[in-house]
Amino acid sequence: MKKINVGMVGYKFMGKAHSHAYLDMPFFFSTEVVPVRRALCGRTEKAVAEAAQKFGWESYETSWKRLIEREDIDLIDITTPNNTHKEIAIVAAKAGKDIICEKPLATNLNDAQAMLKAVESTGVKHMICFNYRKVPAISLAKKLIEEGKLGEIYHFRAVYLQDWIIDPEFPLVWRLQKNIAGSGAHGDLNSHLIDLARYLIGEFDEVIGMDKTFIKERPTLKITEELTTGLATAKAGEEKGRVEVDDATLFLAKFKRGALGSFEATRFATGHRNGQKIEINGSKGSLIFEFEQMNELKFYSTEDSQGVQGFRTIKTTEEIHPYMKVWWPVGHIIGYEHTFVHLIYDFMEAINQDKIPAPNFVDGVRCQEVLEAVERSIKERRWVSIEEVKTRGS
Ligand code: SOE
Repeated sequence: MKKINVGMVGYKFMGKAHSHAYLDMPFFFSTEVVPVRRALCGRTEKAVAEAAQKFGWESYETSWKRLIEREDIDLIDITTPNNTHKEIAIVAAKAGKDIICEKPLATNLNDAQAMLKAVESTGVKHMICFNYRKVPAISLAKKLIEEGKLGEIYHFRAVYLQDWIIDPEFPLVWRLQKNIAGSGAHGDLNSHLIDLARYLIGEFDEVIGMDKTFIKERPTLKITEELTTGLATAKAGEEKGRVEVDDATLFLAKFKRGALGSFEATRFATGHRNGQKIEINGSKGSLIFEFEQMNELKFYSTEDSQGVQGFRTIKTTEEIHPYMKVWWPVGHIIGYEHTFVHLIYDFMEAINQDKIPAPNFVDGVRCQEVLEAVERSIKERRWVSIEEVKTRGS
């Protein structure tokens, strides 16, 4: 058995999800390569020390540079806000550490490309946390599409609906600050949908979009330490600040293989907490996936006999379904945290086989190209091809 010593930067929402994944992965899966929670890193000593103890890390650091310098660290896990990914990843790659990084890869395409260059030139292994790829129902959807069960793909229809900032008094947390997050609902939520679309039906050709910031001013944060808090726990201060990111971004897409796509990411869909839904229509059938029922995949096939045709609901908890063999007996469902366990499992397997895992920084850059093409199309009020963004930079 080979041990991989992990050093993780960040310990809030994603830090918690990843810490849990390192704990649970070897508990359920049997792998030759096993992660060890060696050191957790954060700027505030008291808070990082407490998190390290709670999440089961052996030690802590208050400087990510020091963490990367440590000889007993093999893998750097980046769960900090988006604007910090680039510098940490490049320093880690130069130090020869493997890297796992939260999405979106960076706040813009240039930075994402620099990160990819760093990992490719140093030969370290790299992964990006597009965790929804690791939902068994999504893996099953991919298998059905690859087997031709849907025939030629005509439509990819996707929405990602949240409402956690619907209150105008909800403060300017880092996810609402352009210099930290890069964009709003677009980079945070459309990034997942773009990755799922690429994974399931292939590359984008061109896009056109629109966006909106409904609430243009919000209270600034009360406690600076809470800058890294993503969701609805942050406290409002007295002053107001401008919201410079999108509350919602919608776009249309044409895919290289001919399909048409529609995408909607919003934080203003009242009543929807984490409503991610995709529907794919092909010449021989359709699929529907809804994250809040993530143990199910709906499948319609034109090959079913007439009279009994209709969407069937496949419960993806059988041993035959991807990743499910190690979990619970059939019918005992899994949840959000399991997607991160699966990511870590895939990374450890890739290290064992000396391969680059998927999804990786190439997928991060491809996603960033689409994000940026949509942004340009909004600014210039026209269709923008992905090729144009790639070749012209931004
Ligand atoms: C917040 O909008 C968030 O946590 C995203 O950052 C995640 O990537 C998504 O999975 C759920 O919502």
